[in-house]
Amino acid sequence: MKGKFIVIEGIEGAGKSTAVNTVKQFLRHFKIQDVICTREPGGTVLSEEIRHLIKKNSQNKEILSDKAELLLFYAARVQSLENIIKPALSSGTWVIGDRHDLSSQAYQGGGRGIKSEFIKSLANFTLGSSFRPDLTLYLDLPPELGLKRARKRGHLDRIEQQSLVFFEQIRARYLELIYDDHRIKMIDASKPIKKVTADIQNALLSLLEK
Ligand code: T5A
Repeated sequence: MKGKFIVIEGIEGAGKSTAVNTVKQFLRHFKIQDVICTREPGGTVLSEEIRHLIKKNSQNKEILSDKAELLLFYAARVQSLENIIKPALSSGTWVIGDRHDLSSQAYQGGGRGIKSEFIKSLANFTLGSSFRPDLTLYLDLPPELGLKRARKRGHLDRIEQQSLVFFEQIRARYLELIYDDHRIKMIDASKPIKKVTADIQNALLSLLEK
């Protein structure tokens, strides 16, 4: 039996970490015990190092170029995919991913303005054209609200320090990308946690019923 890959997406502060726990508890309730959680960028030793590189504020005035940033995200992703995600799925383990490929399409495509054809060809090369999550939960939230939640943590990383316009472009691209993809379910993340949790559970029920 193959496991299923469930991915949580959304801008900063959308509630992805909270949603990962909701999914985990839901699966446990339905006796699906063989579950692992991954995050992108991250997951393997190398991918975590890349995560650190991407998120840190530059100490030496060297600016990370948009193209280098994109390639780093894909380097981290392919390491995690080949070493953790694909082997887990083939052995029947379910994988809950805190972000995956849609993040690059929204952040580097919508936010940085890198052409979507280029990102798609990179995705096909690194991930394989047929690899897709079974379900993506996109937590939709106005960026002002998401950044307000993220700021409560205090420290803002290199990406979180970008302008509001940058995050508005990302949200707009997410909304374009999910428009006609039935494997992505949009959840209104501006609602209270209880309602968000119930909406996530409903989306998961439809996956289990398939
Ligand atoms: N990135 C990533 C790219 O640019 N391209 C890529 O390809 C990839 C993979 C990763 C960064 O890299 C970028 C995106 C990011 O900038 P990250 O830490 O993995 O960074 O992701 P963040 O989005 O920065 O993670 P956050 O922790 O900010 O957001 P979460 O996980 O969505 O938010 P969460 O669950 O921690 O919640 C934040 C706060 O809000 C509260 C929570 O209790 C918490 O305090 N909250 C709510 N409050 C009210 N109502 C609700 N419904 C709430 N839900 C949560």
